[in-house]
Amino acid sequence: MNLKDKNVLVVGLAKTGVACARFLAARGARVTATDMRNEVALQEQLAELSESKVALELGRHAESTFTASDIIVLSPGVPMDLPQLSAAKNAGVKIMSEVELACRFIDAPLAAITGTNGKTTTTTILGAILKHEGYHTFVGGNIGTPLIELADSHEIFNQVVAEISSFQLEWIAKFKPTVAVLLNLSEDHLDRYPDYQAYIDAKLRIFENQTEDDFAVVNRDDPLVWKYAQNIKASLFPFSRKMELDEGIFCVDGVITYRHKGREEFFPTSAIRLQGVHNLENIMAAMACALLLGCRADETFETILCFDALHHRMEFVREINGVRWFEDSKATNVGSVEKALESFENITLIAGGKDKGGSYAPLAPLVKERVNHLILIGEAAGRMEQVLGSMSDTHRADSLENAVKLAAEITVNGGTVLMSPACSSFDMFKDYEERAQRFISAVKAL
Ligand code: UMA
Ligand code: ADP
Repeated sequence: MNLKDKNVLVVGLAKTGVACARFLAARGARVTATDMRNEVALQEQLAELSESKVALELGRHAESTFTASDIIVLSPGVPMDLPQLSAAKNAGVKIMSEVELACRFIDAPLAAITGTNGKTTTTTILGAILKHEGYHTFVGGNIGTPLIELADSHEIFNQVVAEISSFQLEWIAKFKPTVAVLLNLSEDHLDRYPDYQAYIDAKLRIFENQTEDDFAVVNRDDPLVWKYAQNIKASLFPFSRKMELDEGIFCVDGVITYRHKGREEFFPTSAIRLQGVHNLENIMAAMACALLLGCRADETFETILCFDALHHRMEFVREINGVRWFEDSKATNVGSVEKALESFENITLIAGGKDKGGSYAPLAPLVKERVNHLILIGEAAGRMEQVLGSMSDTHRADSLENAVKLAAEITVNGGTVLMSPACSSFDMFKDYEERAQRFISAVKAL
């Protein structure tokens, strides 16, 4: 892709925008970067751009700047329905997401992982396996390092593992992973999409450009995933923790079996440290990718055996007076909270935060069965109370610290206090990490 002297507009100037602007300027493009935030708010980002020749349009997005560009590169946080984008599209401007730009400059095999939940865990496991196998591996994407940084690094990587969100798939054209993973589908990001189907359609685009020489690793146990998998052109490689498969990877009676074109490998699960049925799914998906990409079975499993839970995903904090406290701040949707509730009994659940517009009803049976006390915080508390309030003893708290204090008072010996919010954190915190740290501090202070 020739960028020399092209007028390229970078929209959004946070992590992705800065990385794109630097890359594009280094390739000889005439770059303009625009962001709705102003210079004061963007001080840090502007400092990172000080060495690059980039024109700025801050505090606004002028339609004329969009329509006058040859190419527009979007950050994931920019919604598809921005009016300036439809004007640019009508004017014939090429619009692409950052991962689309990046893939034009990646030669190594690309493993791309999506799904409503488990992306970061699976991406991290696969990256660790490939590195342990000796490959120079780039791990990036939605996990925090924009994929374009790979293209900008001038390093030769043998393998690329990318966590991919629905947002990043909205404006792809040629993005084509060698192995693409769809872990699961449940409602999320309904504050961004008109409906659930639009979110699903965006996710499914991960398979759009694959051919039968590529692989689609899909969850056989998720009815929606399996339904949509039937239309995929790539070779299907399912994973299941419920049934034996002729081709694929599955776990039955505590043994993971990998079965591919007559080859079979067996892995006992008893010594795996990573707990939870959902993590077994993540492990199988990562192993499938690694083995399909040519990793050795014994080396692959060595990495699995050493792998521990990532922070803020059902992490144990401490035990006080016979009550165990768990922090699951990364559970920002209903699907992830379901898995957390399935993992414990006698639960005091602290939930709520910024509402993403989905339904909380799928949680009702589990709340009824396993939650003794429900403590709600944040903007979503009212909507959650309407649906879940009658399922258990329900309270409201005006801060996370007060929710922790209340949980300590009402949870009896043998119980579990779990903060698993089902919402994003932005109503009360900078991000989910700050929410996690505040919870941990409050629990440690008890
Ligand atoms: N902005 C505009 N105009 C708009 C919208 C936003 O100018 O119409 C500006 C904002 O003012 C801000 C910038 O765009 O300055 C933000 O861009 P961004 O949200 O894309 O932020 P980045 O820092 O580039 O982070 C993005 C991903 N963010 C989102 O998807 C919202 C990060 O995922 C990702 O790690 C990073 O790129 C590197 O690839 C975060 C995320 O929350 C962690 N992802 C969602 C999730 O996991 O649920 C999908
Ligand atoms: P993502 O990157 O997709 O947000 P993470 O690995 O960061 O996924 O996990 C986010 C939340 O989802 C955590 O609460 C975690 O316990 C839960 N989770 C992880 N894997 C799965 C899975 N396969 N199915 C459902 N929930 C999961």
